Amino acid sequence: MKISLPQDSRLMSEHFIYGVATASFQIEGSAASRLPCIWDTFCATPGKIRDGSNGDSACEHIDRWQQDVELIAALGVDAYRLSVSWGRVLHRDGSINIQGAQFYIDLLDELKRRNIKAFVTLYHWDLPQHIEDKGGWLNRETPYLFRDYADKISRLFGDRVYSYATLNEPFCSSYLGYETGIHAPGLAKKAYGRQAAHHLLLAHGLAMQVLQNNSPHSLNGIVLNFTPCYPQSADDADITAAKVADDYFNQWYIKPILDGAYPVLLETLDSQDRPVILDGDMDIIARPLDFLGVNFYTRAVYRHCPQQGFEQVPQSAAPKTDIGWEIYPQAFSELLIKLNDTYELPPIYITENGAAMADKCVDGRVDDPDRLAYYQSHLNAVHTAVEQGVNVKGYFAWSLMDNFEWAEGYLKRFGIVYVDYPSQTRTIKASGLAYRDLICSRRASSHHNNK
Ligand code: PNW
Repeated sequence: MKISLPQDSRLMSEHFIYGVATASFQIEGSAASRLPCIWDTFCATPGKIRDGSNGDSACEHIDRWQQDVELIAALGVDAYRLSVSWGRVLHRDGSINIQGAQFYIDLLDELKRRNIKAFVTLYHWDLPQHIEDKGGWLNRETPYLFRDYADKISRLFGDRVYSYATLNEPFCSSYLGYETGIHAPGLAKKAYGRQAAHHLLLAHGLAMQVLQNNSPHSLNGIVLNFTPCYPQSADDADITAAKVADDYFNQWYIKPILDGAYPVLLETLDSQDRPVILDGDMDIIARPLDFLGVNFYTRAVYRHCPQQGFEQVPQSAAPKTDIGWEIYPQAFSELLIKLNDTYELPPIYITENGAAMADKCVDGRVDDPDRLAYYQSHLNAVHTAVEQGVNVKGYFAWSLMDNFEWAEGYLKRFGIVYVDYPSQTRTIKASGLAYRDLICSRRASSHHNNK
């Protein structure tokens, strides 16, 4: 089985960037050589992680990074998206942890040597616990600590980095972490979620400013996740419900950045749930981006509900991945086209897309036709959006390898490379081989076209 796209697609040009993505807490392990973070604490809280696991060893990437770079190179990708663990590179007092920083410098140097572009995310959810102890993202000082961290790291990494993203998915950090509590730090209050979101966006804006100063030649931006919201029926009440949900979950995080304002929904929140927004905050948040990272996995369907205004409707008959997320690639094209119609967008990179599947390694092979089909249909969806004029410049598979899937622990596998945790053996899955072949066929064909 293979993944293929129309020969003349922009996705088949050698300038289109293909990559694989990971995040520090999910793969690194070596927890003892960094500061404790909110996910260490969360994992140690009974009942929070489905298999009771933690990130202490994960994929042992800190010890095996050279082998992992080999793997990345073997996949033939143009780029590798990784995140930096704040508590590995800075001490409690904010000074640089030379040993921790050196890990990333060595990794970035090796990527550069192999001509693999580094897409570095500064914050993929692993807030140092000592910062959480002072209120974390509810404390207005945290965005300023983040700015200082971004400043130190971007000076240190210099031109090794092709692209910096300030944050990964502030929706998850704020809504899942502070509003529902299913992610670290596990707080559950609407007012907390909204205030955390505002401080995360402020942190993004403050960091953008230092990144543009320290690293003006890298692509600097942010990574947002989108779960497009569809109405259950054509009834006005359901259409309104889906629109409100969309404003609450999706537009809340992009509109402040691109339009300098929250959705009008802000004004309908109970006053005690409204975040404190100081004069000048929206200008800081709305600094221009060099790129927008878009993460897409699934859609959600909503109907009107008298109490909360909207309620999600489970799609019981629909095809789903192993994590229970509906497979609905059409929403991916529609999302990109709608974003392009709604906003003045910077260039778009798909910074995550992928599927969890119940993989098994048999005789050294992992056959994952459902994941392969997911990549095929979602790359088709990106192609469709590009045909409609959306400026998508790259695509990253989530994930390079199976890893710690947050509240799901190690039970859900998103990798295009299989990880046998007891032996830490990596095996490229059939989907990974097909992804490699797609990338490679693109090069061959673009040479042909250039003649
Ligand atoms: C993203 N949701 O998480 C993250 O960026 C990755 O670290 C993660 O492994 C991957 O997607 C797969 O889950 C999300 O509930 C988690 O909408 C939850 C949601 C979205 C993204």
